[in-house]
This record gives sequence, structure tokens and C-alpha cells, in this order.
Amino acid sequence: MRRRTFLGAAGAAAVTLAVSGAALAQEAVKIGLILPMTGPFASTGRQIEAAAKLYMQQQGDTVGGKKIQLIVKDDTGVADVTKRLAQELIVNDKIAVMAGFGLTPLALAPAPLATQAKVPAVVMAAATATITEASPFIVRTSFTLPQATVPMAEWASQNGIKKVVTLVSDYGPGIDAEKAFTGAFTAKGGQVENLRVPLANPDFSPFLQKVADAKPDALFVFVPSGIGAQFMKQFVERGLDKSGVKLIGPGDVTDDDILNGMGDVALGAITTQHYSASHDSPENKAFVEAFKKANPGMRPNFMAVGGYDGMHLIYEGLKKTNGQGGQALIDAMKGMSWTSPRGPVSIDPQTRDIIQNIYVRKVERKDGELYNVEFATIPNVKDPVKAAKAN
Ligand code: VNL
Repeated sequence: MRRRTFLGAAGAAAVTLAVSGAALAQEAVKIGLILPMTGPFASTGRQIEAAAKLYMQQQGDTVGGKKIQLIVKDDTGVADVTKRLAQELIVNDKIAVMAGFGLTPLALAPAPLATQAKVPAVVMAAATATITEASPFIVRTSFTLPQATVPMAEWASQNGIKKVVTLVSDYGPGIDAEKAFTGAFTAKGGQVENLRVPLANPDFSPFLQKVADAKPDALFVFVPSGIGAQFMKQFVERGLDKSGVKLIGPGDVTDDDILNGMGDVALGAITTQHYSASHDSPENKAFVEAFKKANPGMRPNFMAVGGYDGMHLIYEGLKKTNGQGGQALIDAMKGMSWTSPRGPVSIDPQTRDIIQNIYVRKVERKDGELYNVEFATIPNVKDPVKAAKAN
């Protein structure tokens, strides 16, 4: 009798524990953050993870009375892995929202899962224009290459540049950048020659030889975040830094994360983009200071701000839905506007892309560090590819 009673009591206690455990697990709102934490694009994963964690550290881990749990997964930069991780997070962890997505192929692979499971996917990095069209559950806090690039073509044509060679990584965002630049620059009477370099293990030297032979006024470059230093090294080795060919492009090549290590070769490069660590606003000063404090030795780049704003969008969306995910959450995110460290932003309710200022910047030395110093602003820029389709 006693023995049975004892067992019964212990059994009851175990059941109680299991139930409260399940209740807790149900109450936690889970965010699956899928990033390349290892491999050639690990810098993007590192920047976004650091920024997402900073946001949670600043804002707390409770939203609308619900506990927020961040689950970080490393897809190693391989699209099949991103897809498998997304599947596991949806089925096993019952995430309310997924986020991250370091490169275009990594954002496209899980898009059908977002649609099927009705799980919003916040793209914090990948920047090919078409990504948001792959699922009605995708929303983006990074940028699109055409959005960043068209202002570059306009600046070039207004500043005496007549002949340009474009050199881009041969995949989605590079092709977007090439097309956006070529279209806008030739429309103003400019002359363009296009070169594409493989994304994986790029050797720029044969292409840079072609650039040296073509003697353009400017070389327009797109390489993804983290690759700019390799490019700059070969640019110097080919003597192009002394050739008078001006370096221009979207801001990925002079990424704030690695710009300091590039040295004087980067000085004077003109780029257009949505974020610079030296953006002059109180919001950005606070962001950069807190980011550096939490991550000694690191400086936030445009990937970090995509992660930070992505978390803001998730938090504010969850506040509106009282912690509910699904269709309610994606709907809550549409049209949201706020002041980001990059400046004023909003989510275009039609396209789920971010509307933001694009800044024209020049690499300068400031307080012993290299920065992309902003000197002109094009306000409230939409993705021009989708804007053209809508007209
Ligand atoms: C992409 C676009 C990736 C821009 C990047 O860095 C970037 C992409 C990793 O869409 O794949 O700077």
C-alpha cells in the first residue's frame, strides 16, 4: 500500500512537472534565427547574431506578456541546410517566426515552407529584388541591390563619369546590381561594359586585367559582404589603385566590418547604401556604442542593422498580435514604420520590402579609422524593380 502511495505521489508530481513544462513551452514565442555562422560568409552571421542579441538585451525577452526565445542555427551557407533547419524549427520547435537568411539562395530555399506553414520569414541580409515575391510570408529589413544601385548610376552620370566597367559576383544580387546600374547609367548616355566573377573562391585578377586594358573612368563593383578585402588586395596587386580608375558601387564592397583592414587603397571609394557606422544621428551613435561594448573588437555593418531592425519588426509585430504568429503577424508588420540607426524606415505594405534613405558616401579616415562618410541623401527609396512593375 505504502509503496503504491509513494509511487502514486511521485507519479503525480512528475505529471504536474510535465504539464507545467509543456505550458511554459507553449507560452514561449520562439524565433528561429538561421544564419551562416561558419564558412565563407560567417561574418554576416556573426554581425546579425550580435545585433539580434543586443536588441533583446536592450528590450528584454518578454513581449506582450510572453517570453521570447531566440534559437540560433548555423546553415554553414548551404541552401539545403537552411531548408532542413527551417523545416525542423517549424515542425519540432513550433517557431512563430523565422529570420536571418544571409544570402539569396539561403532565403529562397525555405520560402515554400514559409508559405505552407504560414510562418513569417524576416530576411535580414539577402538582397536580390525578387526574394519577397517567393512567398507572401517573407518580409525584408535589409535592402535590395537595385534600391542601393540606381542612386550610384545617377551620381556617376552627374559627376563626369562616362565610361564604366561593372564587375559583379555572378548570382542574384550581382546580376541585379549589374542590370540596375547599366540600365540607369546608359539611360543618361553613359557607356558600360559588364564582367561577372564566380561567387565561390573568386579570383579577381583576370577580370582586373580586363579593367586595366579597358581604361574606364570608373570600376563599379558588387561583391557580397565579407569579400571586399580580397577584392581590394587584388585591385592593388594589379596596380589599379594608381591607374586613376575610380572605384564605385553599392556599399557591400566597403563593408564597415572589414573596411578598416583594407588600408589606404579604399580611400576615396564612392558607394551608395542604406547604412554606415558613421551615420550621424543619436539613434546610430547609441547603436554603434552599445554594439561595440557588447562585442569588443567588432564594428556594426549593414548586416547588423538589418538584424537589429528585423528584431524590432518582430517585437513590434508580436506586440500588436499579443504574441500570435502566422498571418496575423505578417499583416501586423506591413506598413510598420520606425526610426532605425540607419534613419527613417517603413515596410512597404504592397511588397513587404523596406523603404529607406540611400546615402552617397566616400571612404575617409576619421579619428584614425576608415569610414563610409555620408555626404548626400536620397530619401525614402523603394525597390525600383517592384516600383516599375506596379506602374
Ligand atoms: C547578398 C547581397 C549577400 C548582398 C550579401 O552578403 C550582400 C545576397 C553576404 O543576397 O546573397 O552583401
